[in-house]
Amino acid sequence: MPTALITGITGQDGSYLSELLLKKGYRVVGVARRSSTINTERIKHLLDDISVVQGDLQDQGSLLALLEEYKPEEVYNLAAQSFVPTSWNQPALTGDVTALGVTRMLEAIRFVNPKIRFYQASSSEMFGRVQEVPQKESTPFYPRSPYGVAKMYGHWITVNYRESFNIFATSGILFNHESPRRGLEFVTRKISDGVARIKFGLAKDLRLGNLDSQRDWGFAGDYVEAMWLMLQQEHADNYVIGTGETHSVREFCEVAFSHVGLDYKDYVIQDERFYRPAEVDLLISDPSMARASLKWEPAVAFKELVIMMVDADLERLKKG
Ligand code: NDP
Ligand code: GDR
Repeated sequence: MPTALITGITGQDGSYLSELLLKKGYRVVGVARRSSTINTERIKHLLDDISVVQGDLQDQGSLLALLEEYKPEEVYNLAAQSFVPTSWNQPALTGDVTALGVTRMLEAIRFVNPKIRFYQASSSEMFGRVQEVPQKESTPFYPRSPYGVAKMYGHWITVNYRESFNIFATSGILFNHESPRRGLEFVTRKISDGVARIKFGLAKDLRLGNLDSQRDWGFAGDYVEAMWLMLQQEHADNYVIGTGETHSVREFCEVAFSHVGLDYKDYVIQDERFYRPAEVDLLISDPSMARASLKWEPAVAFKELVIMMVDADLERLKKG
């Protein structure tokens, strides 16, 4: 039975990737940092089947010890300070975790077992002020936030450990992917939760920032399959993963509100608090390489995704 070690196990992608790897017969070891309250909500249904162990990307020793103890064949580095607005408030912490954390994990791999296959969760935020439309593996980067800058470091250090030490180090450049398990502060989940609250009379309006920014949104459950496929290839590489479609925040609102028979214009208020110092206006992927070499295709389309998220929040609030 192969062993996979996943950092960021308590996050959105950690939960979907664990489900996938368990189905494929892996032993799953998930790394979580210590917290004073329980934050295993997204993996509570998996806790009998996976091992959750303590470790932190800010602590080199903890990563070395985990690789020594659990001897994984594959490491998926999903942990990060992943919220773009927070990266302006805590830029140094974002750099330490999201950028240098990657080096710490790669160093642990180099010292403990350089044969480990490594996946780095890179991001379309590296394209930032886009230099080409759509964006593919060769598109030059122009990050627009401390988060984007940190991810760019993580990407390049991954490429460098591949080229310098012959480590199987792959960088998945994933465009936005969402689900009912998405954090409540990200715009898609903020909208689906807001719609459900308004529908049940628990809120009067929904305050958002820039409604015109456009994203290539897919379903997280589809994207973790691409991560696994990347580590099953003969060689490590960089892969863009997305749907190849883009939609505005406004369109997301339209579909989400109309699903419950409401008009978003009656409820959405634009609030300056949610604008960013620098915006990424338009992201759209060209996932041709993943389609050709990984044979990967996303299964869930935009409208289905919005409806899935709104329905899940309606259900959750009904139960609550
Ligand atoms: P989440 O924000 O849901 O999860 C992030 C995870 O990282 C959490 O488990 C968090 O733990 C953990 N973490 C944060 N800091 C540390 C640390 N110092 N040491 C160890 N663990 C830490 O992110 P997603 O699941 O959405 O994304 C997974 C990865 O993919 C991230 O790296 C993200 O930047 C990247 N990405 C995401 C995309 C998306 O659209 N979702 C697109 C492209 C890239 P805790 O629960 O304790 O906070
Ligand atoms: P993003 O996701 O920054 O793309 O990063 P987010 O959902 O936060 O923002 C998407 C776009 O929506 C606009 N927006 C708002 N965003 C939030 N969060 N809250 C609002 O009220 C709001 N109103 C409008 C934003 O300005 C932005 O243009 C996500 C994260 O998962 C990263 O970790 C990941 O790398 C990238 O996706 C790909």
